Amino acid sequence: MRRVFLSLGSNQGDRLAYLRAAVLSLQTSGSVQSLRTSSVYETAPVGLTDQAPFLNMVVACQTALTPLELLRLCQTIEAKSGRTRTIRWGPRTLDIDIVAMEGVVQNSEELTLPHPRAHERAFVLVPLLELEPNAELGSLPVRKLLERIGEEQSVTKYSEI
Ligand code: A4P
Ligand code: MG
Repeated sequence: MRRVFLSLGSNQGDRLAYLRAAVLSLQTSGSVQSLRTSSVYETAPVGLTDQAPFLNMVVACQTALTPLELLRLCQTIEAKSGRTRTIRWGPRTLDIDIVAMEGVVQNSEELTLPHPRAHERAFVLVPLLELEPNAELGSLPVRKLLERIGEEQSVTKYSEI
């Protein structure tokens, strides 16, 4: 079993409903255990900034799946939400990224771990810190990574899941 952090995001349609459905799908998949959820945060879009605000959250869990099996599970749940892949970084009903998997460092087009952009994204780091105050990413404390980013990315608590 490996500990895993997943980042969930939505900025289309009933955003909270998509996040709730995704958590339920993970819980009922039979493939992840000890699932814990952060609060839900409303966040300003990063990267492609001319799009609607996101709801983001982080899920911590344990799994015996391989990294690629976990990616496939995430993609199946995304597809169930009706997500179609059009513009990279563009609007989506549901995005599930693997932030990190305990003991796994790999770099391929299909799957890079830890996630190559998570360390510079407040919409990942703030909910991660809420779940795991001593979390590290790429051997740096998440608290330190957030200090580096400062206040420039807007992240506001929205609701519980
Ligand atoms: N992939 C590689 N590594 C991973 C990983 N660790 N986890 C590959 C998940 N997928 C990974 O992703 C593209 C490809 O990345 C996948 O086929 C997978 O094999 P995608 O989900 O199809 O497309 P995407 O999400 O548009 O691209 P990408 O690169 O994942 O985008 P990002 O970096 O996730 O950015 N702003 C706010 N506030 N909140 C957000 O949630 N999300 C994005 C998406 C941009 N701005 C945002 C948010
Ligand atoms: Mg993605």
